[in-house]
Amino acid sequence: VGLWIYWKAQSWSGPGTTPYFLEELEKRCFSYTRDISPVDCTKIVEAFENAFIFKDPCKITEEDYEPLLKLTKQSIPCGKVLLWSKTKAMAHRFTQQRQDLFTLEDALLGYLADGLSWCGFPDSNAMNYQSCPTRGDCKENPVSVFWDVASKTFAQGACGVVNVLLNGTRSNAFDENSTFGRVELHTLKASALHVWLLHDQEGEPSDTCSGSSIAHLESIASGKSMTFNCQDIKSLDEMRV
Ligand code: C8R
Repeated sequence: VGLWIYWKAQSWSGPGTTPYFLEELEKRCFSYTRDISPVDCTKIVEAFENAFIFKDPCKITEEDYEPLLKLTKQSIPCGKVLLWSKTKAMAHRFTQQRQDLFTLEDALLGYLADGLSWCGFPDSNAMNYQSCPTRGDCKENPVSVFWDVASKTFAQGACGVVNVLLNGTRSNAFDENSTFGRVELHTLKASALHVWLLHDQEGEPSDTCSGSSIAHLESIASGKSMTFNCQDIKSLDEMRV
C-alpha cells in the first residue's frame, strides 16, 4: 500500500517521455539537416536534453531552452509563415503541398519535437517514462514551456503577411487561450494578418469571418497596426497564399 501511494504521488497526468527520446531527436535532426551543411546534431540533442534533465518538471523556464533556440535559429522569408490553431493536420497537409510555406513543424525546432513528450526528475539524470506534467498539473512543465517559447520565437521572426489557418467548425475560431491567441499573436511584428477560416464541406459553420471571435482578433491586429483580412473557405484548395 505504501508503495502504491508513493507511486500515485509521483505520477503526472500526461504521457511519459517518448521511448528512445534522444535517439528519436537525433534521427529527426539528421534527416532534417541532411542537405544543410553546418548543423551539429549531437550538440542540438545535448542542448535539448540539458533543458530539462536534472530539473524539477514544474520549474522549467524559457531560459532553459535558450541554448537549443540558438542552435536551431532559422529565418523564414517574408510572407511564408503559416500559423494555425485547432487545424494542425490541415495546416500540415497544406504546407506539404506548398513547399515554400512553413509552419513551426516545417522548421527544425518544431520538426524535432512534434508529437513527442519529455520530462525528467529534480534529483536524477533519468527521464520519466511513466508520466509527465500537463498544463493542468503545472504550467511550467518541459513540453508546455517548449511550445510557448518555440511558438514565440517562430512568430517573432515572421514578416510581411502572416497567414493563420483557423477552425470554423468551432464556436470560437479565435481562442485567446490558445498558443496562437496567447503567445503568437502578441509577439508578431509582421505588417499584415490573413485569416483563413476553414469550414466543413457540408453543415452549418459554427463561426465565420463576420462572427464576434474574429472581430475580436481583428481589433487586436488593428491595435498592433497590422492590416487584417479574413476569408471563409470550405476547402484548402481555396487558400491562395
Ligand atoms: N504550435 C503550438 N503547439 C504545438 C505546435 C506548434 O507548432 N506543434 C505541436 N505539436 N504543438 P492547438 P494552438 C502541440 O490548441 O494552441 C504553434 C502542443 O502540445 O490546436 O493555437 C504553431 O506555430 C500544443 O499544446 O493550437 C501554431 O501556429 C498543442 O499542440 C500555434 O502555435 C496546440 O494545439 C498552434 O497552437
